[in-house]
Amino acid sequence: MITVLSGGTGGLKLIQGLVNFVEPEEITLIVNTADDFEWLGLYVSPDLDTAIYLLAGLLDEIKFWGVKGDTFHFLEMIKKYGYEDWFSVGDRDLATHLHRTMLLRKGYTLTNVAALLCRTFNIKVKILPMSNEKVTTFVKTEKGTFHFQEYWVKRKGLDRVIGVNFEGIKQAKPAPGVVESIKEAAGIIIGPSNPVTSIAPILRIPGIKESLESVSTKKICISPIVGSGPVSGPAGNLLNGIGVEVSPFGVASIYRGLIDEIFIDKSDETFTERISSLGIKVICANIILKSEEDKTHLAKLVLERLEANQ
Ligand code: FO1
Repeated sequence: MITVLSGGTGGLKLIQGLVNFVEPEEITLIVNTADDFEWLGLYVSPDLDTAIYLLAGLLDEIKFWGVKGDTFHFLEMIKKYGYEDWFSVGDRDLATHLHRTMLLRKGYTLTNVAALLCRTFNIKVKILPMSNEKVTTFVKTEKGTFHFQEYWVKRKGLDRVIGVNFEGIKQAKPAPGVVESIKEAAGIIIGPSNPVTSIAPILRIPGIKESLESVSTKKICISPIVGSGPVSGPAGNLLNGIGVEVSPFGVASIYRGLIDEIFIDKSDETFTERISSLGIKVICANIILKSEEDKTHLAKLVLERLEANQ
């Protein structure tokens, strides 16, 4: 079994490649839920939904969130009543949020809801939320402290970041199956997801990083940074904000002691020596995942490295 830690973009693109080589039943995806938030009274879990829509073949892969071909009649109407419309929930997407919210109110957990959604769409990859407890990312900026979605979507990630806080993380527990999937994995992948707001919340849940450290299974990360910028999303500003160099070296330094190998872009070969000095083996490859071929090629290389003895 292969276990992948992921946020809502890079890690999921790698999964698209992995399913060409590994039976979906043999893949477990541990998903960040610290971006979750309440929107008009509904529980929205963006990264879980992106994973589910992707594997259901429903994802708008241009935006890499929401349902492809969705309409926005609900949003247009609710705006007339004076509600904010900065978070673009489409009509079909709305059904998922309503469904999840109703199930949570009945006492279901995020894990239960993810499993039900997977059953609905015949998804065989095991999709696990990182935790069933509420953990929320707040981004501290020069203009104030904002929920991650407010920082990124409403304010377009433009404010200078000073710090990041994961509210509720100390009390949170790994969701059922998370620690088991780490302990039983034949290989562990940290996807090319944002290390600050996608992977860090997963690792900081008491018990998850410790279980990763306790297994001798090979752990490989794919850098979400190429050169001095993120492949997508706010990773650059966020790394800067927590005082980490925005480079593949900066990413490697965050995972020092945790990972065995890191994939960096072939254009970043010059970082090899610095990263190697952290005790991390460097593999240079094309890590910009645009086409199906890119995803398939990288997935193949990562699987080869997971199987390699050194
Ligand atoms: N991202 C945006 O940039 N703008 C949006 O209006 C937006 C709406 C949205 C609705 C549902 C959903 O599941 C995700 C949505 N996202 C939107 C993506 C999301 O904000 C983030 O990209 C993830 O949380 C980061 O992984």
